[in-house]
Amino acid sequence: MSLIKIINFPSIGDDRGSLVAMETIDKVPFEIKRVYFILDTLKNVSRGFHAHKQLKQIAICVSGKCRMIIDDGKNREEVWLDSPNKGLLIETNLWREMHDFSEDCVLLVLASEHYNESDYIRSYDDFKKMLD
Ligand code: T46
Repeated sequence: MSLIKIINFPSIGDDRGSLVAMETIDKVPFEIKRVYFILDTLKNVSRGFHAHKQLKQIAICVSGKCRMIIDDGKNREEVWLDSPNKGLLIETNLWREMHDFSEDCVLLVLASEHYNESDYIRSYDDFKKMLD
């Protein structure tokens, strides 16, 4: 089974432009407790390099693009987030990395939990140990 779980958020377009809705009842499989976005990422900077114990998230590049890597400790897969209609569902206990941010990238993240540093596993060795 693929580690890359894409959720498609259709555009509701009309002659004024596009609107994309993300609603719990339909496309988002958790209650959204937090929203954040990452922007102005400097050239050649990568982010992430951690896993979460409880947190589930959906990441969407609402502008520009970036390359996401998802790793379950055994397999490693990558996907380009390059459309405001394309959400990546990141379940618990998955290592994630974000690379190759375009200059105009705005990465929006919908999160199932409030911010909690103790939910992060920031060492790959600890991540692997936790899975054993
Ligand atoms: C993730 C990927 C996709 C807060 O204070 N509140 C928040 O809601 C967040 C997300 C972060 N922070 C603080 C924690 C750090 O001191 O902001 C600083 C930067 O966070 P971090 O280094 O974890 O950022 P990324 O880009 O490596 O990871 C973020 C999320 O933290 C993470 O949950 O899955 O984006």
